[in-house]
Amino acid sequence: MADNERFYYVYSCDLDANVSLKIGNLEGKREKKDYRTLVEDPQLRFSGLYQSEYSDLYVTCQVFADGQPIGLPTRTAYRPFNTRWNWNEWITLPLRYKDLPRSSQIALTIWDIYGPRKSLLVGGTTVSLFGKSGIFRRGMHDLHVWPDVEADGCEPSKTPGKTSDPDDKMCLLAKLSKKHHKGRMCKVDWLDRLTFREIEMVNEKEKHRLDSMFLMVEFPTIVDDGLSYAVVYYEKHSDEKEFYLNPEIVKIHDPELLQENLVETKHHKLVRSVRSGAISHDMKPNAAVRDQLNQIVGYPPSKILTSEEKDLLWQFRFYLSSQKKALTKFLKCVEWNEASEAGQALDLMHKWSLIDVDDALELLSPQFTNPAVRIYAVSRLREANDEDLLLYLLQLVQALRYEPDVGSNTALIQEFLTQEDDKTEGKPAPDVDISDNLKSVEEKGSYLEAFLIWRASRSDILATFLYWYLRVESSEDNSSKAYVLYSKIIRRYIKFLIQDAVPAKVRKARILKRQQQFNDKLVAIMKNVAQFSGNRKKKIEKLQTILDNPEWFDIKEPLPLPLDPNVKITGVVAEKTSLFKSAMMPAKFTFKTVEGKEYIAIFKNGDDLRQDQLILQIIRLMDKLLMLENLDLKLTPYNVLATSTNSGCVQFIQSCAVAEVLATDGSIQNFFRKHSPSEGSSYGISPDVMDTYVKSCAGYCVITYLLGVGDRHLDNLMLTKSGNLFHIDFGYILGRDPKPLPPPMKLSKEMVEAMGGAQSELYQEFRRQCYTAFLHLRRSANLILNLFALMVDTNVPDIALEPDKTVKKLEAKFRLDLSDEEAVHYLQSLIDESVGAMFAVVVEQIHKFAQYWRR
Ligand code: 1TT
Repeated sequence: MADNERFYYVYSCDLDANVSLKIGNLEGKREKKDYRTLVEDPQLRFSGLYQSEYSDLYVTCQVFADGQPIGLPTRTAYRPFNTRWNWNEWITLPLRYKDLPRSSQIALTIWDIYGPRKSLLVGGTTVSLFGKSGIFRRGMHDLHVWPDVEADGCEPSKTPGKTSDPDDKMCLLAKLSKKHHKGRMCKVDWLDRLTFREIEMVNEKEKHRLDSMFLMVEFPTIVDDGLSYAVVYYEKHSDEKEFYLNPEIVKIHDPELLQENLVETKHHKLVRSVRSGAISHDMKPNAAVRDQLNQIVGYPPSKILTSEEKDLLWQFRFYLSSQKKALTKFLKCVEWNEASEAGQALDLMHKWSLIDVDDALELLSPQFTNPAVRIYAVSRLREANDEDLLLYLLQLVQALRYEPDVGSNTALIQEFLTQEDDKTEGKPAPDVDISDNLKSVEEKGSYLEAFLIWRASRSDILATFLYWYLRVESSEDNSSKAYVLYSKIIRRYIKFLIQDAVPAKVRKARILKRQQQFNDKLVAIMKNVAQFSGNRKKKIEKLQTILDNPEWFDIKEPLPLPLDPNVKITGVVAEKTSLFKSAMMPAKFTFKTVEGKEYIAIFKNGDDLRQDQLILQIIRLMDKLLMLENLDLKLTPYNVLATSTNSGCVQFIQSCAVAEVLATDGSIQNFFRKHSPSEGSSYGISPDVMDTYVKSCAGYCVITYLLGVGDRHLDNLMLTKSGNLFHIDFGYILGRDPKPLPPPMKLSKEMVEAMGGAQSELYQEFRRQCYTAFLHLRRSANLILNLFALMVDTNVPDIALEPDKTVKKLEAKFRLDLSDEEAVHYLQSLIDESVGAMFAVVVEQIHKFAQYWRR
């Protein structure tokens, strides 16, 4: 059974919590009273009925069982309304779930206040708390409000909130939505989005048509440890013992679980008995079991194994130990609290067929807490060369959070890097003062930390990135865990580089120190310029004067640029410096390199670049993965480096926004023809440029689809003269978007037109490149998922939003449930869907995706 189809529940009699429900809003029109009533009670004129359209209503709640009220009545707090009656108030009822009889109903009555002690009945509605199947209601419900009557708690109620009229479209749709929600209906992401929007519209229309009032209420979801539980009606029998799942949050009583548990414990002991180890040594699975094992081994990393699957893995562990891919699955089936089992598992782990670096990353995720397992994972990382290690470094630095705690967490020693520049600069000797200072740091770091520091001490590139990835985390709030952990690691890192006075290592420490000073200097200069009064032009002049003055800014010896340490800069070209118009006033710096070339970078102060940094790192990784398959999709993985939580820099690529291209040249093709004309070639454009264009379109289409990149418009879509299309600005990822109904494929009309339209040969080529890329990336899905699993606790806004869903969101995009052939069709249908939408001008309103690219 798929994980999302699993039904988790808690018995009502075991839930000590009070029942709560949210009174949402009241919709529909109130009917005015006839003239006579008004004459009888002239004060009525002051009620909401005759005054403003939205008077101050309140709702009373009373629970009934078998026609009798139980518990005390409750009501909403006073709230003034202006544009609609929306209380949006969670009301806690003076009743606990465990006290609710099966027949409980809640009666909700709406009142209007029109004078001292005078309340006017608006209407009432009653709804049972446990549905037909005995499950406590969940989610939102639109309840029909019976005008001018108080809600009653009779059996059956005369004021039922739920009508069972078979012609009731809303009722039918609600039932179907429920079925969909429960996973009993096939989910088609894009279609579902359209459908739900349509359902909302039908509901709106129906509500108007019925000319009645509806009260929207919401019942809570019981969530514990990321799983949501249904509350099932159950009365406890006196002889049953209580079984605690998580005593702090929800008490789960499950006699079945308890019974099963006894059997299971016994079963567990039998299946996993250490003595049976010798017997099961040469146990070979039959064909059916082999298929099953292969299937389990092939599961994506985020899949939670059932206890049957775990038992099977354990049973055939010796057979599986020759398959490297099976180790991570085997380690998931181990009951680490059973000392002898854990011991046996670790023995076997060391004898297991050696695993790949990709899979070792999985073992560093937070779910693997056994120190020996993590040490083993790090030992496998040794296999990675510097280039591969760099690809995963961002995540490995994040994984340091999950390493078992070693040492105390006090004593923050004076920051090495903030010290005044010393006199040893330029000399190979180490800085004695500092190393003395750091000798007092006695704490030991984790094994992963030691490994990363060791590798960094052997490569300038790794040294730079390790430093900055640690540095941004240590720039978090002084009181945060990240600050405490990462500042310590930085100190141990620097100490390791300088302690033995090994020239190559000391040189690295000096580079890091100079990089930090260089960065601090630029940030200080930018702050100074931002405060300088004057317009942008004046500010740019000021900036250029500062940079031109060696008293203020000087690079004494070639400095490996933090953004790209392969580039060694010797100075800045002051007259080419400028500021962007945007609010934070990012600056564009042109640096001179040792080769006499120029390197342009944007420095930003006031923004957290970690999300863009992650996305560009993943694009770079995907580019490398595709290259390994001989697929060069002409991507532009520009460098992004966050240097603190609110500053960073970005490599500048000479390019033009598509919006600008269209404004100046009219079309993408005109732009290409202007810069790379070629007579006799199709469209009069150099075929190389067209080839680059089509490939880069395909690459970015698939990548932005997988990463759920949102907020796409023609201003953040860039184009180079040689045909490379690329995306910038990744403020919205993993499906988030400021606009409603984002299409899954971010493909604009202009992009397709530049290929020669949806009928052209190049468009066919584009589709082929798309699915080829998709198939290749699907094969590396586990690596990408493992990397994201290590990012869940980082301060990347769109991950922090729903950390526990991050990996699942990404996994869903890969459609690992489909075969390669099915995946090709699936991707093509997504592409055709968005292209179909943009060219179908006549029936535009049906194709909501077409709206997306409009301003
Ligand atoms: C990016 C990346 C980016 C603004 C913010 C959003 C900024 C690659 C990369 C500059 C461009 C460095 N440009 N951006 C863009 N910029 N590029 O995330 F940084 F200034 F705040 C540019 C190309 O190279 C920018 C354009 C117009 N205005 C500002 Cl086209």
